[in-house]
Amino acid sequence: MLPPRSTRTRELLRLDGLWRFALDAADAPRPYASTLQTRREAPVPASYNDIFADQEIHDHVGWVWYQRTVRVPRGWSGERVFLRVDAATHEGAVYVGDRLVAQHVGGYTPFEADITELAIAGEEIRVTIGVNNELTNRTIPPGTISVDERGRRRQSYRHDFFNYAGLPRSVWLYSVPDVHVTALRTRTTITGTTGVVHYDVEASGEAEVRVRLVDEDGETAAEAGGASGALSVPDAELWRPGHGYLYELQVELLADEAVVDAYGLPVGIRTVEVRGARFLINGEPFAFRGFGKHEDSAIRGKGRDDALLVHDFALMEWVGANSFRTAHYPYAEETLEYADRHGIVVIDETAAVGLNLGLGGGVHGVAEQAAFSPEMFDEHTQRAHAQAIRELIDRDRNHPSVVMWCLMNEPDSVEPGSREYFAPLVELARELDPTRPLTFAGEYRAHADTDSIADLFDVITLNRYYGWYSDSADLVAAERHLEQELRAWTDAYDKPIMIGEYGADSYAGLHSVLDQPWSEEYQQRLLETFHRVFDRIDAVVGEHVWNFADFQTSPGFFRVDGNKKGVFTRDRQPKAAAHVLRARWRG
Ligand code: BDP
Repeated sequence: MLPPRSTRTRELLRLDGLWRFALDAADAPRPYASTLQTRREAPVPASYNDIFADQEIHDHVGWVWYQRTVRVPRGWSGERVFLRVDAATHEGAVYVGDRLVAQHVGGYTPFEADITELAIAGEEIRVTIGVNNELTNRTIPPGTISVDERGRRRQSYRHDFFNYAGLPRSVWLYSVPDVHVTALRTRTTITGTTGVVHYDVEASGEAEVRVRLVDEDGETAAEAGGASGALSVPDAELWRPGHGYLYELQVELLADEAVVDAYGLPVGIRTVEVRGARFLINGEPFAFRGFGKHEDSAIRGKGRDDALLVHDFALMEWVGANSFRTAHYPYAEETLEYADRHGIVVIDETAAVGLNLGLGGGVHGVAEQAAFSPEMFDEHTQRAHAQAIRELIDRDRNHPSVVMWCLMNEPDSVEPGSREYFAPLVELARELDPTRPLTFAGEYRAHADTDSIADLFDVITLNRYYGWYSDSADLVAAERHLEQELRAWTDAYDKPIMIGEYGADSYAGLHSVLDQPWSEEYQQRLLETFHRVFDRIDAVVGEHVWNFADFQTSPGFFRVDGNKKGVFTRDRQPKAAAHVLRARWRG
């Protein structure tokens, strides 16, 4: 699905701001049929959970309703009108007036509806969006709903980050001409110093296609005609880490020589390849330095925010990071566009976190039953997972910053059923995008000799917590065990090893000269311990610390106001560990 843009032939309105807001109530069966009976207003974009000082809203399980009116611009008469929701976590139902126009499951990818018949230019429409936050064994990520003794529905899940919900990204109303571009796929290759942009345009009707590649100075670098083809750029300026050079692919649809639709897409010319134990960008070995992140901040939850976006990237630059993983779901498209423009490398992950009964947000246990079974994760889960992969690749395939797909985080990859579950998903991802390497982030129980799916992937990503969840307070043992394990992987596979997560919680302000878990110094020393091992093992091509910043988790005794593995606090102040990283990555 193409990001909405304003062009010569298209206009758009961002419907951000305050919407009427209400929890679903049994005595209001059709909340969309009239003005929502509520005095509450909720901001869009934002998760709703922390906005109100209200436990019931914070803990709500089920539907909530957002509503506002919008006047369709007078000038849109004769155009097609679309309503697009960038994210509704985890299920959305969109009504215009009392008509259902779109439904979508999957909390981190966009969906839209053609509402032309209902959107009369110059008139007001009532837009109501129902959002449901329920997670079950048939959703990605999975979860379980139970009913407590007071009859309240409770949601539990197998990941530690809080299940923020609502409309965390923008809602758009936009116009397109009757015949318009509906899809645009690009991939780039490099031969010598010539960059080639291969493109593929789909349109809603018959039209001639003309494309032009324009450089950052506005000069035409190449031109072509036809719905698919290749544009060659001699002496191309490449997109590379730290240098987000972008051309613009300008697509025009013509009928009788006249332009009927125009759309522009930023394109970075670069290649990605795995060769032996190396990860190559433009043929050069690349070493990932950075973080697993979250979309998370106080009050807004997962709500998108430009100030936070720019600030997080500024801190990543300050600390010397060149990359991050979108743990544990696809991030807002604005984040990827920013990464494209600034040359930051992204590992793009689906929301498949928690397909594992032996793990719960880092707490280890032995699974009592098989994860991949009709009672747990079955073909319905797998279908939802396949859809999550399709929507991720469809949305993000044109971003040069995205160099690898991460199909899931810490699944059970040990039990025999896992191969049967994951192999078809790997095949699907390869079919959809043969140009990018694939990985998954593996958990601690899956070692070189117990994992049953690593061979299906290009890069071995390991999340490792030696010195924290095991060998706690014993960094000598942690160093030995980490090295033993990594050597076992390099003996078994000639593939790059990416450390997808490593780190320790630390409570900002807690200090100790001893190896005291939760102190800022222990977090520093644990990172240094890992770094010594990485530097001894050639196949380690990357280090992503868990986490960029402290983040909110599901309530419980196990975390004190959230996960504190941040190198920055939740309000983005550096802990001591940030200086260790800055010295290593910038020094
Ligand atoms: C890993 C998970 C991550 C958790 C982390 C932790 O991938 O989502 O936040 O552990 O426990 O298992 O801090």
